[in-house]
Amino acid sequence: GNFQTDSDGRLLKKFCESEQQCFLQLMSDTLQPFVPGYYGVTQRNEQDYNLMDDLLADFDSPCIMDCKMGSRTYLEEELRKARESPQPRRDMFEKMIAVDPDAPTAEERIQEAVLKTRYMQWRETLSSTATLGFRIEGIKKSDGSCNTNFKRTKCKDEVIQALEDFVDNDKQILVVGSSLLFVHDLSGKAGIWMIDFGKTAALPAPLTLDHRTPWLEGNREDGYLWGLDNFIEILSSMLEE
Ligand code: 4IP
Ligand code: MN
Repeated sequence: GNFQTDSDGRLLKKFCESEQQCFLQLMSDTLQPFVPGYYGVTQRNEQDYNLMDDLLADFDSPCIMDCKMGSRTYLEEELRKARESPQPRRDMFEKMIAVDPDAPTAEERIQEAVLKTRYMQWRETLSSTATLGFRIEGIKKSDGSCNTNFKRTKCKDEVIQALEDFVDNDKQILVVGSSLLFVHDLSGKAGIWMIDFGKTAALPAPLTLDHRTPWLEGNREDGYLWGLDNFIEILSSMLEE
């Protein structure tokens, strides 16, 4: 797989250069407390890995939730590539029809393949990414059971139901793209971290982002803070119930 753990509570994640660059910057950034500690690159069986804190190491039978943040889940760069040299993907066509046989267009059906950006956009509109700026990717409960069946979890009520299930309806532990990783266990210990920086890169000066303005191709916005605003609003509404 993509991950291994070592004996001193560290996680080895398959090497990705953009993620390494991102970690190096984050270690001296104001966001540093909210990301796993980073310890450079290591090798196992000729494979390079980024070495980071295993966020689960201090938990006892944790419940884990991965939420992908932002209103866009692919790089603008990928749109440009898709136009210059389109590479229709059969695997993504298969993943698409497994969820919705009617999703592919007539042309995609003939090709039995879809472009990656098309697949990613379809995933965004099928889930809450497009409407709320984040989506639940997976939840693992303390008994070890996993649910990654959230591809169609789209409207607010469905999201709330999944979140209630994650916190076991316990309001005490209700805390608040890359993803946000939410972890809690029976002792009441809880934490949230920003993870997955494979598609995160510094914006060349003098460009700036507010992470809330809707994305239009070229403006580079990602809707991260818009999604976080919506997330916080949903969690607050759950506390009021
Ligand atoms: C996956 O689709 C995710 O979107 C991955 O994004 C993406 O990886 C995969 O693209 C794509 O197949 P499902 O979640 O629907 O299976 P992420 O890594 O952000 O979760 P990358 O990182 O490569 O865009 P491919 O090209 O790796 O298959
Ligand atoms: Mn990835």
